[in-house]
Amino acid sequence: MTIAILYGAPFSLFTGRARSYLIKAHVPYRETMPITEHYIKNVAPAAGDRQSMPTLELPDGEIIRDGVAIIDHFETKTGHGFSPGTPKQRVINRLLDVIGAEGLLRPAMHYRWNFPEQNLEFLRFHFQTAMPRGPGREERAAKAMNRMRGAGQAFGAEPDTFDTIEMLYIELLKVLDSHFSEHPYLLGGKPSIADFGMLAPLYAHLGRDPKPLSLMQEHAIHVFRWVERMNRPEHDVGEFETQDGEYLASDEIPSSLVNVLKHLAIDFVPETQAAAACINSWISQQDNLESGTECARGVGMANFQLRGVTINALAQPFRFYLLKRVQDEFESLDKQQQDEVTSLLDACQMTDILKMKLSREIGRQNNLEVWL
Ligand SMILES: N[C@@H](CCC(=O)N[C@@H](CS)C(=O)NCC(=O)O)C(=O)O
Repeated sequence: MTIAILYGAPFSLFTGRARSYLIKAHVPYRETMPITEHYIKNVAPAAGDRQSMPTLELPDGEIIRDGVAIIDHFETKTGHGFSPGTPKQRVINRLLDVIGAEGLLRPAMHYRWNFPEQNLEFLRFHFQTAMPRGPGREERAAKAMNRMRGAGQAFGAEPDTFDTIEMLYIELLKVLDSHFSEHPYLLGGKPSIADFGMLAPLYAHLGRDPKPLSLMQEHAIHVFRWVERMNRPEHDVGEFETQDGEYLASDEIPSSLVNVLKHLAIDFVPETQAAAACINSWISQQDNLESGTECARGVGMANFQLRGVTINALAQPFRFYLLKRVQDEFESLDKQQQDEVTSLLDACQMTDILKMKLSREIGRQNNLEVWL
C-alpha cells in the first residue's frame, strides 16, 4: 500500500472535515466505506475497537481514529500548516473548530432528519451503502437511520424547537454569506483548522442533503461556493480580486467574521455553560472514574434557554476536549495579547467560554478519548 486509506462515507459529518484537510494538505489518499474485511479484522481493533468514521490507515500501517487526531497528526508532522500564527487568529481558529464540529450538530441533524419528503430516499441510499453487503443490508441501514434520528432528538431538535433552530440557521447562513462574499476562507485567503471544523456540519448534512442544500443555494451562494472550495485541492478563488493564498495580514479578524461569531454565541455560549455544569456534576458523582476510562459521547442532558425556548441537549465531553485548545491558546499569550483577544471576544459575546472548564481533563489513549 502506498497511499493512506480514509475509512468514511460521503454523508458523514466528521468524514467531511478530515477529507477536506487531506485534500487541502495534498495528502494522497483513497476513501472507502468501513465495511471491508480488512477494516473489520485489522483496522477497527487498532482503532480502540470502535467502528467510527473517519479512521485513517497510513501507508506504514498506523491507524488513526477520529478526525481531530487525523488533523493533529498532519499538523504536527508538517509544522502546523493550517494554523495561523498571530494571537487573535490563533484563538478564533480553535474557537471556530469547536463550534463547527460540536456546536452545530442541532441544525445539521434537524435539516437531515426532519424533512423526510425531500431527504428520505437520499438518506436510505447512503445508509445502505455503509452497511456490509448481503442479506439484511436494508434492515441494518434502517436501524442505523433510526439511531441517528434519535441522536438528532438528543441534540435538542424536537418539534417545539424546530422554529428556533431554523430561524437561527437562516440567520447564520446570512452572516456567513456576507463573510464569504468578501473572503474565500474564514481567516482570509487560505483555509485553517476553523474552516475544517465549520465544514463538518456545512458539508455532509447542510451542504449536501437535498433540503438544506436547496436552502444554501437559495439563501447563501457564497457559502455554497466555500463548501465547494473546501473540497478542492487548489484555493479555488476565481471570483476574488485578492488571490494571495494568505491569512489576513496584521492579525485581522474582519467585522464580517465578528458578526458570524456574535451570531454563533447565541447558541454556543448557553449550551456550553449548561453542558459544563451537567458534566461537572456527573464527574462529582463518580466514585471511581479511573484515569484511562473511555469518555462516553454524552453523560447527561443539559437544559438551557434559546430565544425563549427550552433546549434539552446531550452534554458531550468532547466539546470540552476541543474547547480546552481555545483556552490553552489564550493562556499561552502574553498579557497585552490576552487583552486584545479579550476585547475581541467581548465584541463577539464569547468571553465566558474562556472560563467554561471540566473538573477532569480529557486525553487520548489507544485511539480513544479517555478521562485523565
Ligand atoms: N470526534 C469524532 C467523531 C466521529 C464520529 O462520531 N463519527 C460517527 C459517524 S459521523 C461514528 O462513526 N460514530 C460511531 C462511533 O463513534 O463509535 C471526529 O471528529 O471524527
